[in-house]
Amino acid sequence: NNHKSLLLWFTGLSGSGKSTIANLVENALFNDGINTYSLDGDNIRKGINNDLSFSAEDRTENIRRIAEVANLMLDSGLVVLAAFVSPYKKDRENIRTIVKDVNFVEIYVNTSLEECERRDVKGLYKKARLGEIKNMTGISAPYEAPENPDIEINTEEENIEDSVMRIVDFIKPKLNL
Ligand code: GGZ
Repeated sequence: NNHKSLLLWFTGLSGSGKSTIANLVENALFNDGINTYSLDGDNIRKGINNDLSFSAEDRTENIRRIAEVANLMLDSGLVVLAAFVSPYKKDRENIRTIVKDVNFVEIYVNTSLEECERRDVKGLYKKARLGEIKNMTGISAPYEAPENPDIEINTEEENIEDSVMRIVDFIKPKLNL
């Protein structure tokens, strides 16, 4: 398959479902013979970015380095899926500058803070409420929602299979599929 490279960027609160949806989209692309690579907090913040905190400055640097790494992968022809809170509008705009004219798809996983906090998969929201962790997005640090995302997913209203299908349908023409 002679597809183009593509960057799928998932933004949303911690626990919004970014990685879960990205993984399902990746599975669907695999089944169509597309070569992909997924970047997320688990493989980035534990490795290349393990020197960075959750201060505004360090988040900016986190996103900048991820965009540069993604850009190298895009050069090699991969479809890159990136799932990061990426709460600042200017940082997300900078991604577009870094990857230049490569197809960039911004996917806003819009799950309410109330729902993310109810899920609290990692117990981070509880800790943030207790003041045990600082700079928690949604609690003690801002989340600047995208105003014009390419795709918006509302995990509280749409089932996940439909969300994944919507994303795959949106990107298929971009991949000549
Ligand atoms: C937000 C935090 C924080 C704070 C730890 N604020 O649900 P998770 O656990 O797996 O995803 C979150 C992840 C966010 O890292 P990112 O690299 O995506 O953030 S950013 O794009 O803003 O740089 C969460 C965990 O790390 N986590 N502390 N204070 N999320």
